[in-house]
Amino acid sequence: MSSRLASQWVLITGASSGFGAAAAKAFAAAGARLLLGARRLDKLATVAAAARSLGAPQALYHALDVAQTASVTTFAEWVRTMTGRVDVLVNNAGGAHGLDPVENARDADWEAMFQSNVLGTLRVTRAMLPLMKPYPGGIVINLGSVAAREAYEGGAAYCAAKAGVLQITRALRLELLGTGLRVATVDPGMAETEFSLVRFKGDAARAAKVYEGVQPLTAEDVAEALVWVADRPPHVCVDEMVIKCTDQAAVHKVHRRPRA
Ligand code: NDP
Ligand code: 8X3
Repeated sequence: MSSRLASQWVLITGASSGFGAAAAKAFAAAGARLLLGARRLDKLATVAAAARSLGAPQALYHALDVAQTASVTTFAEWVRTMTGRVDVLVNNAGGAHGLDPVENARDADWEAMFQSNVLGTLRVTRAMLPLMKPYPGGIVINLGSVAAREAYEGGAAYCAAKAGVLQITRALRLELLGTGLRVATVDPGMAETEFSLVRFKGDAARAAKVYEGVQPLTAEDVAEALVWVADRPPHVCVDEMVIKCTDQAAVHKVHRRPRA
């Protein structure tokens, strides 16, 4: 068990699946206390129960839609009432919607990506900073992506949104200098979660093709990185971490094995 994270309050957005759910379990195993948010409450309840069984002294959850300021305000009020304190904030809620070239893309997809990835990160951070600043040594970790650093066809809006998250991380790092709070981004490459299922609007066959012949990152790989970043001593800030599977040298450069 990690002594630094034990009993710290770790808040994870988008904790109902993928990286967020795996991170809840990994922080639980380190003895942290959890505050979990997402829109799907049934899934949050399951994740919270698993976290408790893995060693989290407390695993609390509440509905959260980071795309709605009113929802973030209600969630922040709940956190204030329950704990009044956040040590680790993991801004993970987000994802991609569609893979259409700009010429054919839809406003609704663009808006969803900017609302969750960019504005959601800003809203939740603004709401939580008052609960973090009294406790130097805490950390804000944003889930970026390799898409923040490399463009690809059909990814214009998602890449722009994640590049936005990267610049939010960098600006916040400057703004919080001297507070003792740390700010980091963890930027994964391809990882098999619900990400592609959401991107392709439930088309499971199309989602599966993304990972065909590849050994992608797992949610647990990314969760382990998040715990490691949060668990560094208070004077150490891992500003930016890029993590890709061995089969992915660049967004476009992926080694795929032929089917057996
Ligand atoms: P998943 O689709 O499995 O998880 C996304 C999570 O975000 C879900 O828990 C979902 O919960 C939550 N979420 C989405 N929109 C909102 C919203 N408006 N309000 C609150 N919660 C929301 O995907 P991943 O775990 O892969 O993705 C997590 C993060 O990692 C995302 O930011 C994604 O962009 C990023 N990422 C993913 C990569 C990948 O290849 N998988 C690679 C690099 C980055 P619910 O629907 O219940 O609200
Ligand atoms: C997810 C990774 O390459 O699909 O952020 O954009 S990618």
